Amino acid sequence: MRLDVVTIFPEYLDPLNVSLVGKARARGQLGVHVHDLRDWTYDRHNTVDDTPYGGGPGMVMKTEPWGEALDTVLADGYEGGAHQPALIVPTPSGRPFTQELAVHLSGRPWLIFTPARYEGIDRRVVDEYATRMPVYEVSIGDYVLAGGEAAVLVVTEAVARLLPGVLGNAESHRDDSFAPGAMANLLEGPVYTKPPAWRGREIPDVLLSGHHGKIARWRRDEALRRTTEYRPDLIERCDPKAFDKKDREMLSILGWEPDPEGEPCGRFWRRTGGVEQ
Ligand code: JBH
Repeated sequence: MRLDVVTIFPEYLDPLNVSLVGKARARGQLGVHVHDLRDWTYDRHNTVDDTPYGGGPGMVMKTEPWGEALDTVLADGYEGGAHQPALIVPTPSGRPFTQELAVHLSGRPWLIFTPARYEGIDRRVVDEYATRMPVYEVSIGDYVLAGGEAAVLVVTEAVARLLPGVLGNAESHRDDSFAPGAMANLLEGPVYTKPPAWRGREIPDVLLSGHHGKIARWRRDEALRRTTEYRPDLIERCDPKAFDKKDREMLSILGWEPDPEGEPCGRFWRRTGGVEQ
């Protein structure tokens, strides 16, 4: 896979040299090319932004530097043997970045990222390249960042670890929370390792029992407990067929009720008193 990133802060992408992405790169499984958008400016101040048409606060990134940068990156990539580019535009107004999208993108041979600062990029840039390649506008969550560079790091790590041979163990991401097709997408419960007692704290007895069935059941109950606390939406959206008899017992203890009136799909729901701390 080839990755290109065009940014006004190339140093911000230095983490792509370390850890999992850096190692995949060193092994030649990933080609990463970071470009400085200001290389395609020709005025004394290397201007990449201008005031928005229609007024309003902030600045908008100009068409010309992006157009020249992307034309060059595309030409160089094709010349280097890359093919089927896709443009990834990190933006708070994009579609949510999910594990499902990470899996999809990991199947593409060439990703070009355009992280923006200021109020975003002139719309015509995206519209222009959308005529030549698939464009994915993605948001990494409902919070405000100063720019898209951190989002590029998030997306590249999520995608790179899915490439064949990158994780080392092909089985490792099969039971990830959020892996598409998992029986139910639950958060993982707590994990423990040696020593068996630390500062007076012991580990749950069941984990030392050697009883694999009981251990699996305990883990599942803890996953249901944790998901109820932090991500009740994941349980609400679960197909009820994903829950066995023991799951249903635990869900009932946690305050969930099956098959509410007026809910024909038969999902679980729960009475709740608004924001809980
Ligand atoms: C900015 O503010 C952000 N929230 C979520 N995703 C983003 C992606 C790119 C830029 C954001």
